[in-house]
Formats: sequence, C-alpha cells, structure tokens
Amino acid sequence: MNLNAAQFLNLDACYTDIKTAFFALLPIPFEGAVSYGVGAAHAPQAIIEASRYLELYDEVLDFEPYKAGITTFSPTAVSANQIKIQANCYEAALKIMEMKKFPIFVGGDHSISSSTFKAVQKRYSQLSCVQIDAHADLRQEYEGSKLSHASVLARIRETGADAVQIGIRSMCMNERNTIREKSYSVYTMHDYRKNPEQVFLALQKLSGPVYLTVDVDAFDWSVIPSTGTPEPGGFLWDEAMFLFSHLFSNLNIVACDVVELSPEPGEKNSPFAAAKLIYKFMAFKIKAYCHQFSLPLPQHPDTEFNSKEG
Ligand SMILES: [Mn+2]
Repeated sequence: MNLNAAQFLNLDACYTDIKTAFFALLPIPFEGAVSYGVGAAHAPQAIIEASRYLELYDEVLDFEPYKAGITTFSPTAVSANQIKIQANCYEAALKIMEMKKFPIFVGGDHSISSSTFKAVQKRYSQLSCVQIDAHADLRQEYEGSKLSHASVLARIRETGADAVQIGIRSMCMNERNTIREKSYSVYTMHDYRKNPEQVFLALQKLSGPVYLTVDVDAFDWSVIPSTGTPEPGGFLWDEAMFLFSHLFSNLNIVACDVVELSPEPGEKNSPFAAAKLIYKFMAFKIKAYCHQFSLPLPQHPDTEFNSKEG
C-alpha cells in the first residue's frame, strides 16, 4: 500500500513511517450508497487538508498524540461497482490489520463500514461494534440494495457481532420492530440524555475488542452541518467528547471509522471538526493504551512504546 502525498496533520516523515507508526489512516472516497445529499467522496481529502491547521498538542489530555506515529495511506480504489468497492475496502483493511496498526477508516459513506468491520473481525473473532449515529441503519435493504448506508448495522449485526447504538433520532417502524423483537441495544439521543447510565451499563457488557463507527450526522448541526442525511438535535462537541473519553477508557477499542461528512464549498467548520474528532480518538486511544501497559506517553514513534502488541 502506498503512502498518501498529503499526510494527516502534515507531519514530518519520521512520524509517518509505516514501520513505527501506531495509527494507520485509510481514506475511502466512496459515496455510491448514499440516499440524499452527495459529496461524501470528497470527505477524506477535505479532512486531511483541514488537519494541517490542527494544533498537535492536546490541551485537555496534556500531551502530543502524533508522537505515537500516524501513517496516511493512499485512498482505496473506488468504482461504481459496489461489490467491488466493498472487496477493495475489505482487502485494504485486512492489510492494515496484518501490519498490526490501529486503523482509522475515513469515509466516504457509511456503507464501507460493513467491509472494514469484517476485516477487523477476521483478526478479532469476538469483535463488537459501537455505533454513534443519528440513524439506526437497520433496514434489511434500502432502495433495492443490501449494501446501502441505511443497512450497515443490519450487515454488521448479521455477522453475529454484538452492538450498541447511541444517539439515534431517526428510524422507520420496521427498524423499531426489529429492535424490540431482537432486544437490540439501541439508544436514542433522547434515551442517552435522559439516562446515560443505562447506556454505560450496556457498554460494560461488551467485554472484548470493539470497533467504533461514527457517522458525523450524530453531531449537532452547530458542530458539523455538512453531512448527507442531516437530523436535528445531535451531540454537542463537549457532550460527544465526554462519551468518547468514556468509550476509549472503558472498552478495548481496536479500530474506528468516521463517515458521512459531505464537505460543502466555503464551509470549513465541518472538515475541521471531523479532523479534530479523528485526532481526539488518537489521543484517547494512546492515553488508554499507555495506562493499560503502564507505558509513558510517547515522545517519538521509534521507542519502547510501539514495541507492544495492541
Ligand atoms: Mn447516519
């Protein structure tokens, strides 16, 4: 796999070396499965471009997460053929897992997550999923496609994986019935705000490795307005950071994705917020990892820090 010309955060080469980097970022510029707004194909490039303007120091966690090393790969090849693109995503994700990197998949529309999830699941057979999203995405199929972004959690759940879905504020009656019949852990935004403890209890039951999938439409429009299928009433920034900090501290998150940003010309806030979100995931992961293995926070990727198996 080739490195991307533009690297996330525009880091110096010693921090993007694939041999020593802790994180591997894979752009997946695919939007063949969206239903409403288009533009998700441009998201990875917009996010990487915006990331140049992020501060490298995390003022809350008080360290520089990039020192763990971050490699940004060239985008996955996309085509109009959805089966082919899913296969490409799967193969690329599998390669990253074989390299023993922590993958961050950057969509693209949400349909890509079923393939990247399955690739991570190949390494971790007990893999669970936590989805942060405005939509339940539990339709068996949508507009004639089982690979629609509106079906992605149906595809992930049918692998037998356990899942907790949080922030939902849009679903159809069939999805509602499926959730009740199968006792799925699905928490609406209303549920979460009313009683976050019940959500944390459900999360506690996910004892093994976890794949975190984040649709940016989970956020409030004041944070990320540019997304394909917007819903009002989402997470405010600090509210989301509280939840993500909890997830990374309490679960063994082994991979994540950020999907469904649809950059609009002249609207810079959304790509910047998405870039900062990805960097926050890295910060939370490194902090949890150093705590788990009693390691000092990283100073350089070429140290004891990266010799441990994640
Ligand atoms: Mn969504």
